[in-house]
Amino acid sequence: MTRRLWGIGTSRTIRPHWMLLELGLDYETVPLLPRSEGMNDPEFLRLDPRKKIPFFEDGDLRIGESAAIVFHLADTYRDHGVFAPEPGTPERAVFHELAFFILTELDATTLYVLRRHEGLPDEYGEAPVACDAARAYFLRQVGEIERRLADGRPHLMGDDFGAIDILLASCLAWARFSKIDLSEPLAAYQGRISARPSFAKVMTVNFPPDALASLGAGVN
Ligand SMILES: N[C@@H](CCC(=O)N[C@@H](CS)C(=O)NCC(=O)O)C(=O)O
Repeated sequence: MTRRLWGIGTSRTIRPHWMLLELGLDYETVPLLPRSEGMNDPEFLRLDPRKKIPFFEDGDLRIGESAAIVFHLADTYRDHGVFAPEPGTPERAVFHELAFFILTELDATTLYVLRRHEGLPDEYGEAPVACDAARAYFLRQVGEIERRLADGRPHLMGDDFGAIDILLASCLAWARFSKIDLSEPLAAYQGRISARPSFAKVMTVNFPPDALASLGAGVN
């Protein structure tokens, strides 16, 4: 087995698992949960001293960052049917625009604030004002996604399901876990994406019972 993915149980780990399942690639899962004893596995620490999941090995390549893993897979296995625009094209520029928007405006500065300060207050401290602001900010920012979907397209970049949909849908599911109500168009989009067979499969791979039990009030 040349492909090995470390980490389960979070909205970041679900992304590479989902992409691998969509592409139909064989891989080995190391079912590490965040903040678990397994994170001190000497092999994991040697590979990923930053101690963050997901972490992916593909032959000699070793990378972290969920989106970087998804993009690597989309580009390397582009004949396997998950859309990602060709590098160097105008469509690829829009793909990057959307990806950085989702990862910075929806994930890192908003949903992760809620996770740290509502879900993990013992570690990161309570911050109710910051959490209220994060919820309001999410709703304002996600309006950009609603505008992009307003022409009736089934997926974020058009007709085809693609790598960008994995990033967006993982954040919309995370928002729901964080008690943010989605507008009707976003809920309809999320419903379409969740109806994919790979979605049911990845939920069982990424969120087995012990992972769900470790989540408490929300996911990260
Ligand atoms: N930007 C990174 C975030 C990685 C990250 O923060 N992972 C969390 C779980 S979602 C983790 O490893 N937490 C364990 C810790 O911080 O000790 C990505 O998208 O992969």
